[in-house]
Amino acid sequence: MVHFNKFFTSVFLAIVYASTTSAAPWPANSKFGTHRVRNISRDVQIETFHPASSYETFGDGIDHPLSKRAESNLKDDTIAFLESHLKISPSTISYKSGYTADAASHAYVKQSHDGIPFANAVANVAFNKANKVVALGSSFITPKSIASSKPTVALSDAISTAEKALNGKHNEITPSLEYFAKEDSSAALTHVIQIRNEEAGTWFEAFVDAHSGDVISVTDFVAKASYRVLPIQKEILTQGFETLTDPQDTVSSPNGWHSDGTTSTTTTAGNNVIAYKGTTSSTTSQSSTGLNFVYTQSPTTAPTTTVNINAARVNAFYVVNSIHDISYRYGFTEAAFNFQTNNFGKGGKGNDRVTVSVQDSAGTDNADFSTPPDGQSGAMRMFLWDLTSPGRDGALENDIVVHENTHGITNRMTGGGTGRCLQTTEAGGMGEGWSDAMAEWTEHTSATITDYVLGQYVTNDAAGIRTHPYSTSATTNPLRYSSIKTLNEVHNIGEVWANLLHNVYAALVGAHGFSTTARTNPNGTEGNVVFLHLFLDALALQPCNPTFLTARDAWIQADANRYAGANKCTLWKAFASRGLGVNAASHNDNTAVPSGC
Ligand SMILES: *[C@@H]1O[C@H](CO)[C@@H](O)[C@H](O)[C@H]1NC(C)=O
Ligand SMILES: *[C@@H]1O[C@H](CO)[C@@H](O)[C@H](O)[C@H]1NC(C)=O
Ligand SMILES: [Ca+2]
Ligand SMILES: [Zn+2]
Repeated sequence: MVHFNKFFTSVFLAIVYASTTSAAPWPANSKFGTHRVRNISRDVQIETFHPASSYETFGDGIDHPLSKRAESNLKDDTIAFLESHLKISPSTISYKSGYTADAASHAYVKQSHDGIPFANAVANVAFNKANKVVALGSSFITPKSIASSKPTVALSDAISTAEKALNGKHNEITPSLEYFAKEDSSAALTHVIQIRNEEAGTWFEAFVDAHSGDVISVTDFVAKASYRVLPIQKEILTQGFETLTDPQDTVSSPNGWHSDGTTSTTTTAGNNVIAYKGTTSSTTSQSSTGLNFVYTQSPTTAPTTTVNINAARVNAFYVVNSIHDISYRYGFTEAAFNFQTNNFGKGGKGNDRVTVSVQDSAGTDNADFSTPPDGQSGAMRMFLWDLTSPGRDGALENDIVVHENTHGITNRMTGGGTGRCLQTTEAGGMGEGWSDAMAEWTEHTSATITDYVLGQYVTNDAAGIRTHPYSTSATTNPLRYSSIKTLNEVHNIGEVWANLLHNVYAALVGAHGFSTTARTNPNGTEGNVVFLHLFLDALALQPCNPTFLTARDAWIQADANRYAGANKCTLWKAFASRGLGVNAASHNDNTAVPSGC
C-alpha cells in the first residue's frame, strides 16, 4: 500500500505527519514487520506494505507426500508439500527457483493466479539431507478479490507514470506482469517496472496497477549507508598496507580474479568484480607485468591523486573479491544467486558481477549498495569522506566495503534471489545488522572477543560511526530486542541485531575456539566457522521480510540442519541474553531459554 504524501511546504508537511501519526492508535513499531516508509524525494513519501510471513521450523523434519519416492525432485516435493500442508491447489502455486546446498535444499515459490505470479505472496521451503521438510516461510494470502488477469492500462502509460512518480528513467530490464497482494486483502494486477536515477542514487521497482494506473508499491534496491559522523579531529593510525601475493581462492574463483573463462584482463575487472572510477572503462591496470597491482597510497595527498585512485580501486577490488570467495565457501554460490559474470554452468543467472564505483561523485561521507534480482549486477558506490584534510576514501576502509558488499549477500539469499525480501523496516534494519556483523567477522584474528567498532578510519574517530561498540558488556552496549520500540531508522535497528550477533559470535567462539583458516576452510569445528555457516544458512532458510523472531528461529533451524542442534542452547542463551528469548514478542523482551538449556 502506498501513500503519496505530497508536501509542498513545511507547514503542510507538518500536517501530513501529524495526521498520519495521530490517526494510528498503535505504536509505530507495530508496523516494522510489514511496512516501510520511504522518502522518495522532497515532496513524495511512500509507505509500502508487505504481507507478514508465517514461519514454521520443524527441527529434525517432517515428511511430505512424496517422501517415499526413491528419487527426490525438489520442485515436485515442494509443490506436493505445499498442497497438502497449506491445503491449496497446485494451480495457485508457481515454482520460482531452488537449489541444493551442503546442509539443506531450498525452494522458492510464488502464489499465482491464471498463470501470473504474485510479487509479494511467496513461500520458501527447506529440506534437510534426509529429504524431510525443516522450514516453511509463507506470505501467501487468501485474496478477497482478484483483479482480472488482462491489463487495461497500457505498459507505455504505466512506464510514464512510474518515471514521473519515482523521478527516474525506466532501464533496459523488460517489465513483467505480476499480481500484488494489498493490505486490504485484494490482489491487484501490476506492471512491474525498474526505474533508476543514477545521479540521485535511486533504483526502484515500481508496481503500477494495470487497471487503475496507480503506483501501488515499490521495491527499493538501494541499501543506503547513513553514518553518524563526529567531525572531531583525532589522531588514529591507519592499518598498514601489505602486498599480498595470490590472495584469490581458486575453489571459489576457479579462473582467479581476472578472467571469466573467456576474457582475461590485466585490470581491476574480472569475473566477480569490476572496480572503476567514473566510467567502467576507467579501471586500474597492473603496475607491472604478471598481474601486479602495487600502488602505494599516499596519506598526505588528496584521495583524488592518481596513485590514490589506483590504491582505492585495487583495495576495493581485493576486498569485494575476498568477500565473494569467503561467502562462496559458506554457501553464497552461483545457485544461491551470487554475483558473477560466468557461472561455469553451476546454476543461477550470470552476467551480474559487482560493479564498484570508487570516489563516486554522487555523494560524500557515505556509501551504498543496490541489489537488483539475480542476473543484474550488484552496484556498490563508495564516496569520499571530507571530515579530515586531506579527505579519506571509503574504499580504503575495509569494514565499510564489507558492510556494503554484505547487503548484496543478504538481499540475494533471503527469498531466493529476488532482491525484494528485506523491504520492511524491521528486515531492512536486520540487513544493516548483518552487514556490520560480517565486517566484524572478517576483522577478528583470534579467540579473544574484543568490542567492535566500525568506520574509525574515514571519520578519524575511535568511536566510529555507530552509537555503541558491539560488546558482550551490557554496560558498553545496552541495546536489547525491546530497544527497537523507540528506534525507527534502519541503521539504529541494525545495531540491535548486530549486537545480538556479536553476542552469538562470542558464545560460539567461547564454546568452540577460533580457526585462523576460516576464510578458506569451512570444514573446521571452531566457533567462527560455525558462526559463518549458520549466518549464511539462516539467510536461505528464513522467510521473506523476516523479523527478529523469525530470523532467530532460522538460526536455530540452521544449527539443527548442519550440526544436529549441537549449538541449540548456546544460541538460545545468547539470543535470550539480549531479550530475544523463547517468549519474546512484539518487541517485548524475554530472557527464557527452552527447557533443558
Ligand atoms: C522523511 O522526511 C521527513 C521530512 O524531511 C523526515 O522527518 C523523516 O524522518 C523522513 N523519513 C524517513 C523514513 O527518512
Ligand atoms: C572440506 O570438506 C569437503 C568435503 O569433505 C572437501 O571436499 C574439501 O576439500 C574440504 N575443504 C578443505 C579446505 O579442507
Ligand atoms: Ca548471479
Ligand atoms: Zn548499510
